[in-house]
Amino acid sequence: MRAEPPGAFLEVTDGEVSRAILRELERERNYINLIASENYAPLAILEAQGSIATNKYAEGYPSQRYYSGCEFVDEIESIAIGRAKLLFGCDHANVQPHSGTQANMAVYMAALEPGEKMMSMDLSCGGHLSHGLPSNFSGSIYRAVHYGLNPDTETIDYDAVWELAKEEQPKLIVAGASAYPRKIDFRRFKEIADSVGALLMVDMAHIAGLVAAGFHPDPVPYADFISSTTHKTLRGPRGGFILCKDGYRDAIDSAVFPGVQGGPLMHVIAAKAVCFKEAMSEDFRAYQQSVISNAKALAKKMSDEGFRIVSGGTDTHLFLVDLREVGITGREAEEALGSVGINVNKNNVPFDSTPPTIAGGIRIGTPAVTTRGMREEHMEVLGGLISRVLHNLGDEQVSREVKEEAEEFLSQFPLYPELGGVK
Ligand code: DSN
Repeated sequence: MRAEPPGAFLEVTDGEVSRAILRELERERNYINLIASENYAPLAILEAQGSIATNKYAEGYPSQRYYSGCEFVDEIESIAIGRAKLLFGCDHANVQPHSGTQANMAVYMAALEPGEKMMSMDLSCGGHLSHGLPSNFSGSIYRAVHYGLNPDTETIDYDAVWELAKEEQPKLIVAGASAYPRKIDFRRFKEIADSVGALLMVDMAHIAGLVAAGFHPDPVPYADFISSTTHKTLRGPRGGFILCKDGYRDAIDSAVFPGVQGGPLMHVIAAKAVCFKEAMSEDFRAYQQSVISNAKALAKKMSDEGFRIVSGGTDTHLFLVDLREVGITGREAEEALGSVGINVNKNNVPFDSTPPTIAGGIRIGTPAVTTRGMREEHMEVLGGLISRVLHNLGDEQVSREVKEEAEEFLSQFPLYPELGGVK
């Protein structure tokens, strides 16, 4: 149905924004993207997200709207809800949260009164700012206490979580993280929550694609609430959603609207529906398998190159490299790698006292490079390039060589070729 090449109307109306978007396309094409929370949405999803569904106000839920003319957006939202339920095998899905943080906000509103206590993973050990950071709404409205990691294994110490839960008696326990490379035992979290009479929320934003494909333990049988985003391993549009058991359906729906949001973004919900459909395919399952095998292969290569990998490796789409032993900071590594066309993000590693703006390590994830077609054998090359930069920080000759090699290497993996070249 596309009348013109992509961007044709925008170019005429607003050349400035058009050019910035085209430059962003070129940037995405020209960088090796190892940011664990990013991915490339398929063109069908971009089309749905850029569609006329953006025009419609639809406060409320399908068949119960505060606006007329909602029959087709009702269809869109009902398809998205039905697919989310089928994909994850859950009782109820709310696909309206604009983001993962807004999904979390709605779950807290449904589960807690202001001032009540939640217990979640410490940000410095891999948690998320919306899990109770004092400067975030979650830490100022609710009382947050945090569990950490076992200092020897750098993995969750479930007995310590249990001890803390008994001591603190939280009303809600949050499982899930932004920078944790190992599988999370949701059954164990449920046992802990039940033993202290707490509710269990799982934030599966990072691992949603792995869960959908069956490569990470499933939180659905155990969690009262599950929050997520759609744009990380799930490879959909930027947005959020919530899954819950039937008994919490009304509490979640009214917490999302009118609790924390007004009109839903119907164009994004259309794109979420497409994302859920794609996630049911065999291709998607194979993709998730490669995401994990690539992460394992890249972590092994980095370890062989002399870098310490937090917890000794990964079971998921990401891993953390502790750079403190090689005497460089996460910020220096992020900048040096960025300058040769490789994007990673600086990240604190467990028990790292470096300020987060500097950080003692980097987080590396494989969802985006796997979407571009890279497989295990390519991780050997990639790890070699990263290692040369990090072992020769400040050596301009090495940087120049690696930049050229990275460009040559990346040219085997075209991104969005259907969108053509930049004018
Ligand atoms: N900012 C995301 C991440 O990078 O993990 C989480 O919201």
